Amino acid sequence: MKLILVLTVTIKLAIVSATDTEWWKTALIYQIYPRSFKDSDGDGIGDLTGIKEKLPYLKSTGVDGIWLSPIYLSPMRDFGYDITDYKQIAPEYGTMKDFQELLKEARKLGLRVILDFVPNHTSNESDWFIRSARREPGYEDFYVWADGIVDPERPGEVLPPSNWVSHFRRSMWEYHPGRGQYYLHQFAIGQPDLNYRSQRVQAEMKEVLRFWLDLGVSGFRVDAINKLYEVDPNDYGGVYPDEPLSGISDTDPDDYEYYDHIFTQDLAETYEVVFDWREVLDEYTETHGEYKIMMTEAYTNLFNTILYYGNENRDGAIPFNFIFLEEINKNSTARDIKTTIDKWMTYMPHGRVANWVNGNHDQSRLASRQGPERVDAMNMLALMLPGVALTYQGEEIGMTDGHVSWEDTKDPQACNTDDPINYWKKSRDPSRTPYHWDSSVFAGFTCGVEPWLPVADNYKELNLQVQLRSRRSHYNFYKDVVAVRKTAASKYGDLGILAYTEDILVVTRLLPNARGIVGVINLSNKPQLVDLSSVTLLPKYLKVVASGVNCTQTKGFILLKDYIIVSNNCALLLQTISRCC
Ligand SMILES: *[C@@H]1O[C@H](CO)[C@@H](O)[C@H](O)[C@H]1NC(C)=O
Ligand SMILES: *[C@@H]1O[C@H](CO)[C@@H](O)[C@H](O)[C@H]1NC(C)=O
Ligand SMILES: *[C@@H]1O[C@H](CO)[C@@H](O)[C@H](O)[C@H]1NC(C)=O
Ligand SMILES: CC(=O)N[C@H]1CO[C@H](CO)[C@@H](O)[C@@H]1O
Ligand SMILES: CC(=O)N[C@H]1CO[C@H](CO)[C@@H](O)[C@@H]1O
Ligand SMILES: [Ca+2]
Ligand SMILES: [Ca+2]
Repeated sequence: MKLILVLTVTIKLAIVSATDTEWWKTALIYQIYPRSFKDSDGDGIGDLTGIKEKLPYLKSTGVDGIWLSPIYLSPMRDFGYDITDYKQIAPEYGTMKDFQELLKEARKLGLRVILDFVPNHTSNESDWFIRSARREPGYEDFYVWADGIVDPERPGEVLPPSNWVSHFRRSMWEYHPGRGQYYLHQFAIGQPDLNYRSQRVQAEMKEVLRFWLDLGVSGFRVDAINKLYEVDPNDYGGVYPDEPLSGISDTDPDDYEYYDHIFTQDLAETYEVVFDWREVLDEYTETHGEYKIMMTEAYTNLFNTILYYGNENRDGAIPFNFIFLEEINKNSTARDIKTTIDKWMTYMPHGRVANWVNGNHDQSRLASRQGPERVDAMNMLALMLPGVALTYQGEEIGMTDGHVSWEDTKDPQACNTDDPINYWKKSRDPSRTPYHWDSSVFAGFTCGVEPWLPVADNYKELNLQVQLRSRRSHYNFYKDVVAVRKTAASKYGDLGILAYTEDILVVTRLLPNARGIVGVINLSNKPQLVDLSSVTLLPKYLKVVASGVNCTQTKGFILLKDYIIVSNNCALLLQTISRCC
């Protein structure tokens, strides 16, 4: 009896001391767009069982966690970002049992599962919205409702409460005849905004977090966080104030860019909600033996972005680093890239965790945005800079945007243009085409019917299977860099960035005793000689540990620090060695 007691105590202690509070600080997180990753049942739509089948691939790549774009019940007007029920799985993606099996399998492999949390809006088919529209007690103010205003020119006619325009074009207000009022929607008409000035909404959303945490997820990526609040009409004499014009040409009054959104984003109340959610996640650290990660998505200026990290009093989230994604383009020089990296490291509060985003399902793919010749360089940077690295599915093989005709277009942001010529400027479908697994029909994405979006034309040459088989490929380079990412130098090494010329960028991560790694990137289309004598801490000999598709050196090559030849568009990862041979 006594012995058993002692044993129990020991085990408990072991569990507590095994709490992993560090994993997230250097995690490689792989974003899966479930609809386009892998279809397991041949209906042309990716699903949870398809993801489960591919977990061993992600494990062997060296990924630490997967973030799944929304998998919840939804009419899919915005492909899952319009949620009918936060606690149910969309039938086309699978069942709750499928999700639990995915979680179990992931845990077995040591992969963490992170879910998308979409707090700003639900679907208009959600039970909450239907009740709110009926003014059911308790639900009246779940959404942002307002009376129309009388048209001064045509008495008797009613106009929307303000001139606000949605992300997906036209008024942010939609009249609901049942309730006789307008509701607010920052995105599609089918995505009514929740009202965060309701304490019940706040409480319900915390319950949503707890529901999935209880099932064992490792955290959340929070969608469109800076749209949470709009100004309170009580502060403006009881009316919603019009937003001023942005002055951006090449837009029209129905376009989101036409206005300067000073009343509908980045409001101060937003941050407190994020800090409250952080506290909910922290309740689980001890009991679940791991820190739960929270990352936020906000396209806003650097000043507002950084505020999500938290302050002296309250912990926040990891705000996605969109300057890395947006400021670096195919024309960026080594000096430009250094400036962008430095900017994040400089403005990030001391002691917080950086992150590097190269793509997502809203952006043109890396190989299309920056050119295929920069794929290795940008992947290496995201993977060797300090903090969290994010990879959108397909970036590890350098997938390019697919061509999606007007007839095949599904994205509401493109469909709402009603413009068969210029729709592509707004379309996010090209970066959502199915993953290229192999050279078989439909790129191995499905063994059934035509996929929901067409497979990109170049899948026969550009796919995972081809890259696994070739000695030099984006994938093999990526995997080599990820392997180095697990070393102490990559996790803890001091960061040094040297814009050697306009074309040559050198990144070092050095530990005491001159152990460490060095990334050398040639952005130009001519070979160059790099002399790193000026980096005095760097020892004389360096070994090639990862060599991009356009490099001449093979893995294992020993180089002298003062004589490094970098071929055109080459990205090389080197490791210090104490002596030659
Ligand atoms: C939801 O909005 C869509 C327009 O996006 C509309 O067609 C549909 O009837 C609405 N459904 C409900 C239940 O209000
Ligand atoms: C890159 O430079 C070219 C030539 O100056 C210009 O036409 C193009 O718009 C630039 N691209 C980007 C993404 O800035
Ligand atoms: C990088 O490649 C460009 C173009 O091929 C070449 O001009 C330059 O010399 C190379 N730089 C290095 C350091 O090899
Ligand atoms: C990158 C990302 O998740 N973008 C989403 C932002 O939110 C809107 C509305 O929920 C979605 O349409 C985007 O896909
Ligand atoms: C060493 C190597 O692979 N060099 C190639 C780099 O890319 C150019 C085209 O961009 C090829 O012509 C080189 O052969
Ligand atoms: Ca399917
Ligand atoms: Ca909102």
